[in-house]
Amino acid sequence: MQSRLKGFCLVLAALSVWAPVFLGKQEPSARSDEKTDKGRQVQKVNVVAERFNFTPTQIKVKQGTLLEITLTSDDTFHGFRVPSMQINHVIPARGRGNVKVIFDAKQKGSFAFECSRPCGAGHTMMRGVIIVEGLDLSGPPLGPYELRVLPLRLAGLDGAPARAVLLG
Ligand SMILES: [Cu+2]
Repeated sequence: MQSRLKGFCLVLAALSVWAPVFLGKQEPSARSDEKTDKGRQVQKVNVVAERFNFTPTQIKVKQGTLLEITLTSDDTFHGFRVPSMQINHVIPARGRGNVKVIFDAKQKGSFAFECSRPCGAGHTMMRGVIIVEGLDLSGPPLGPYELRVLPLRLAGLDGAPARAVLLG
């Protein structure tokens, strides 16, 4: 009984993975981590916008870091809006440079982003999500665990990311 209880506690401190089938697009192709002079971790990611999607569609970042997103377009003007964070920028058309957006990942959760500039018939499908993870994996001790995968449903997306949990 007690070990079962311990197992459920470990669920909260488990690791997380993403189902590889999620929209067919995975982690950013180019990204790097560095620190600012104030000690904040900075994660950089390049995102390409084109009719009618963003690549990558999902961006994962650790809670507490500053996410620097460099946005370029592969065709026309697009927009990059994170409604819950009052972020909204124009992405210049191809060949006209890029725009950098800073997303402060201080709060964990899922933050949807979308194109904010009408760009054609599929404009409303231009969406993605920033996942801010707040997991600390240093807690669980070494030992045998059972791994389970739970589906997550995110509003507005047609993919199904998954969270893996360890039961001990
Ligand atoms: Cu658009």
